[in-house]
Parts: sequence; structure tokens; C-alpha cells
Amino acid sequence: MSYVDEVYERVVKQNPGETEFHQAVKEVLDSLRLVIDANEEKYRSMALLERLVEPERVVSFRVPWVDDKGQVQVNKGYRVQFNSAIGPYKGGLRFHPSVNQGILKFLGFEQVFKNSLTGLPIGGGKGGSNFDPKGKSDREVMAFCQSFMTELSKYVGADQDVPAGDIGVGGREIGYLYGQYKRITGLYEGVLTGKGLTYGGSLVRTQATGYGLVYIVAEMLKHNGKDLAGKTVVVSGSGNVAIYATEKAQQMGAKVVALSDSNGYVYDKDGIKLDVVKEIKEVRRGRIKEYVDAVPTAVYTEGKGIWTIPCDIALPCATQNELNLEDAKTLKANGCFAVGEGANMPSTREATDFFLENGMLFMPGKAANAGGVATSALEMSQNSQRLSWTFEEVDEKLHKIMVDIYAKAADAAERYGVKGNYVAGANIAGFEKVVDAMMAQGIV
Ligand code: NDP
Ligand code: 2IT
Repeated sequence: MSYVDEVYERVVKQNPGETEFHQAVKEVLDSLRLVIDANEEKYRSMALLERLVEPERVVSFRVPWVDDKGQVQVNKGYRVQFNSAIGPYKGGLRFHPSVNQGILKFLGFEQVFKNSLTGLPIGGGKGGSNFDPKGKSDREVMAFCQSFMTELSKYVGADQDVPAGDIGVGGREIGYLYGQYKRITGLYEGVLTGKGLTYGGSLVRTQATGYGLVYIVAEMLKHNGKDLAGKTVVVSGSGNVAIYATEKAQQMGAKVVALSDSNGYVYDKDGIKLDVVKEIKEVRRGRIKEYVDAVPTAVYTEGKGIWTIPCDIALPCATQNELNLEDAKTLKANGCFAVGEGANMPSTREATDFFLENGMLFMPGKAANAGGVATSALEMSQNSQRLSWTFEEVDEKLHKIMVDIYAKAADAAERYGVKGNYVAGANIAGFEKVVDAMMAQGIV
């Protein structure tokens, strides 16, 4: 059996039930076959792949807090410190009822390669809780965040592990987490990114993942003789990534006609009015169906089905495995020719294979959504220097990073004879740097 297959079998056996983690490992290892086969003896004797798929550390802890009725609640808390070969662990915190160790391990594993691709000195990690911020009061969210950080503070630090936001964790949560870290440790340091602008946050971090997604998709289109302007775009989700992907796509002349949340989706043939969405989602924390109250010509449909809306470009920006093979076929049949993953692993393996086998332009999450963590790394730099850069400076750096990531993925794909396969290209390019650093640092 090949080394890759052996390691994959071992991952399935040793991590029972962690299906998303298995899926992420399989996708990466499959596309690394060419590289690994060429170095099989060396990697095998160093147990390189076995080390790559095993997190350096997984911390899990109890998070007790008191709700507004005086009732004590208990949630699970985690931090997966996956790989620190190229820098301190870096990656978001997700607060969502679906969170479990397997999901955080898949996200941490992806993060290792994504962070490598940014070219910046950041290792990979992820954390979170099965806490659901939806419907909670600000006080309840604060109580939860303070309890979560009381435990997490033992394992994080500006040069050790630097969490940020992800699903269910935005500016409000980062603020409460930061306040508690400072209170416990007495350190005013860049231990979190995505902070508010008055206490060490970076301009553009809020927009960065969505903007970066559109920058790299535009770059991919350009290199394939196409242009974003005038195209019809469907974006799933209506959270941080979806909102700023929509904003940048609109600024670049595309027409975004749909957005969604976990209840349903809105279709606005005249183009999504983003100020309405921001008011619903960022101010009122409401549901996307409220969009039609403000824009009666738009249509709301309950449930899944956003991928049935005809478009040129699809940007899945909600969650993992939200776009399956049927959706991929529907998109293609309706004329969609490009897909950029704002979310982490939003396309199932079958959908990804369909895109690649049918000549669609496909930019996978670990390249396409890397602008968020890249700008987090820029926030870390600013914190270390005790300086703040202007919006234009940060945006320009973000743009350059996304253009570079495109080039790295395109180049690696070409070097290994799979031109245009950005899945293989991103995995290979991300892997090369991490492996080099791991080999240099010996058996650790
Ligand atoms: P938000 O919490 O801001 O928004 C998440 C959006 O996705 C909401 O519209 C939410 O709907 C929807 N959603 C979440 N879970 C589900 C589900 N199980 N089924 C259907 N819809 C769902 O998160 P972000 O925008 O930050 O994150 C979105 C994706 O982007 C995630 O995959 C995340 O890992 C990835 N990402 C985020 C980065 C960042 O900087 N924030 C960076 C890189 C990647 P509802 O409100 O109904 O739950
Ligand atoms: O998935 C991701 O890259 C993020 N949620 C952002 C991580 C970060 O550290 O900014």
C-alpha cells in the first residue's frame, strides 16, 4: 500500500467518528501523492505524514456560565494547536452548536496549509465551543466569553497561540475575550486578532476574508481570459465573509443576486442592497428573510436551494459541506463557470471533483479565504511594532498577498503537471513550506 493510503487508513482508525477531519486529510493527501511518491523513503523514515496529521496538542475544557435566569449552563471548550513549524499557532474560534473535536481538527488541519500559503510566519490552530450565541443577551455572551477565556488563557499568548473569529465569533466576542485575557494575565498584547480599532485592531480585518476572496477570484478570472465586471454572482451565508465578499464583488462591477442563512435564502434580481443586509445582520442580528420587508421586490425561500439560482460565479461563504454534487451539477447546468470558496471546505469532495473534471475554475478555501488570516498576521505585526497602518496600506498588502497566493497555487499545479488545478496547487504549495520547516527542526 502506498504511504499516503497507509497514513489515511491510520487517520480513520485512530480518529473514529471525526468525518470532517477524515475528509480534509483525504483531500490534502490525495493531491500530495505526486510530491510524496517522489520523496517516499525520506518522508516515511521521518514519519513526516504521521506527524503532519497529528495535532501537536488538543486542549479541551469545561466552560460553566450563568444565564439570565440564574441557571448554570455548561459548554465544551477546545483549542486544537495543530502545527507550529512556521510560526505561533494561528486560527479562529468557532461558537456554534455543531462544534466538536473532529470539526475543529479539520479546520486546524486546513489552517496549517492556508497559513503557509499566506507567506507569513503563522502556524495552524483552531478552537471554539458548542455554545450558541444566537438568541443570547450581550450579558450572557460576555459571561460565556469570560469563562471560556479563563481556561483558554493558560494556553495562548502573542508568541504562542493567537486566536481570532470564525462562525459565531465577531467583534463583540473578541472584545469580551480580550478584556478577560488582559484581566487575568495583566498583559496588553496581541493575543487575539480581529480586535476593535480602539484597542489594537487592524483596519481591513473585518473586510479581509471577503475582500481577499474576491481579489483572488478576480485574479483567477484574469489569468483565464475572463473578468468579474458584469457577472452575476451568488453568495451563500450572510455573515462576515459573505457580506464583505458581496461588498467587494459589487465594487468591482459584479451583480450579487442572492444571500442566505441557515433558514433560507433571498433572491434580488436587481442586485442585493448591502446596507439593508448590514442593518439586519450586523446591527439587529436578525434573519435574512427580513430583507424582503425592506425590499419587497426580492423573494425569500425557506430552506436550502440557493445553488439553484442561475449565476456565472458561485461564492459559498457559509459552512462546510454546504454545496454537494447535485448543487455542483445544477450550477454547471445553469451556466456557472467559476467557484471561489469563502468558507472552509464548503464543497463536498464529490462537488470539488465535479468542478475540476468539468473544466470549471475552482479556487479552494485554503487559498481563497486566506485573506482573513493573512490580515490577522498583519494585525500581529502592527501590535508588535505598536503602530497602526492606514486602510489603504493594509488593503494593498492584502491584495498583494492574494495575488501571490494565486501565483503560488497556479505555479505548483503547473510544476506537477496539473495546470489549472488550484486544489492540488494550493495543497502542494502550502505543504512545501511546512515540510521544509518540519524537516529542518528535527523530530519534534
Ligand atoms: P458568521 O458567523 O459571520 O456567518 C456565518 C454564516 O453562515 C451565517 O449566515 C450563518 O447562518 C451561515 N451558517 C453557519 N452555519 C451554517 C449551517 N450549519 N448551515 C447553514 N448556514 C450556516 O461566520 P463567518 O462569515 O466568519 O464564517 C463563514 C465561513 O467562512 C466559515 O466556514 C468560516 O470558517 C469561514 N472563514 C471565516 C473567516 C473569517 O475571517 N471570519 C476566515 C476564513 C474562513 P445563521 O446565522 O443562520 O447561522
Ligand atoms: O478560517 C480562518 O482562516 C479564520 N477563521 C480566520 C483565522 C484568523 O486567525 O484570522
